[in-house]
Amino acid sequence: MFEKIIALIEKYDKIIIHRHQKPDGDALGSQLGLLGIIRDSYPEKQVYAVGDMTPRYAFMASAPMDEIDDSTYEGALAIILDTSAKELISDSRYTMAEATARLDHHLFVEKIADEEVTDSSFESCCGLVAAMAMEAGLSVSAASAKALYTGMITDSGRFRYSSTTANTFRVAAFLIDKGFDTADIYRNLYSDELFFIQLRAKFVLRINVTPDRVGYIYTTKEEAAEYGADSFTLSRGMVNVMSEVKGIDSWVNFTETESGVLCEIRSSLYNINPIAVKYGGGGHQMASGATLKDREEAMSLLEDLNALGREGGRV
Ligand SMILES: [Mn+2]
Repeated sequence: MFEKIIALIEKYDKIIIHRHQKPDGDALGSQLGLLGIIRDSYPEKQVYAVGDMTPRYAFMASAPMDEIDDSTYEGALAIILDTSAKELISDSRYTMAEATARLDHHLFVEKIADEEVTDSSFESCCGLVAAMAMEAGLSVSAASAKALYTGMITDSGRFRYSSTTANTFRVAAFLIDKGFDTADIYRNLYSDELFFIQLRAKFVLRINVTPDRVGYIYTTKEEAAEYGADSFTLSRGMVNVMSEVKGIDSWVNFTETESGVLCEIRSSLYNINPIAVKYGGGGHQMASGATLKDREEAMSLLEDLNALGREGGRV
């Protein structure tokens, strides 16, 4: 399944690894895991990881992202991970590379790279990277395995989401065999600053529920400023205060920013992805996002979720 990407990795002596902006556990885990795997398997190659950083997941990285010159892209291979659309890639210089490859588990939006493996049956991009290492017999250190396992945990909601399959556990077992402390990962992921817990409490009190079993929270620019947290924390970090509420089947978190209304949509029953795509976004069947123009557009997206709730049609 991965022969063509492996052939590119073997061919190029310089490899630069990209992933999506505002990285989550899966984006960072797949990037750091693949970085380690290529370094350990091909010590003579120069390998770099580039992009912005999310404070919440900074614990995963033992060093800052690499700062590289444009000239580094000359004659290089750029690998893009965990990203479905060009505009979401952190550091657009991947286009300057001589060759490009992509590994992704999002629903297909567009072709980005010369060689691509996109497989939405995988719960995480980390799972895909690990499957590639398994297939090709690459060296996976305990540190690389830990990074990949972390992304599997975060993208599968601790192996709870419906995207979790038997293959998820086969790959997870392969990684755990490399020997690392799983408790250390959970400690970092699931204990929060008091500030964050209290912020979540404030969001819990602002949950609205429509008659069509859609939960939503709308945060204005003024409210966002008062919370004193970045927009990633307010949107992606808070959307799941509405999960696991009886009477809510789909939920959406709207956050006004300078560049539009961030919108994170989730569902425990329905495929909400087409709604995200309709508004220029994307993601997965039961977890997607989009950036909207204004409040009016946000309310029309909410109306689409209401309609989905009325029509039914579970995944
Ligand atoms: Mn992912």
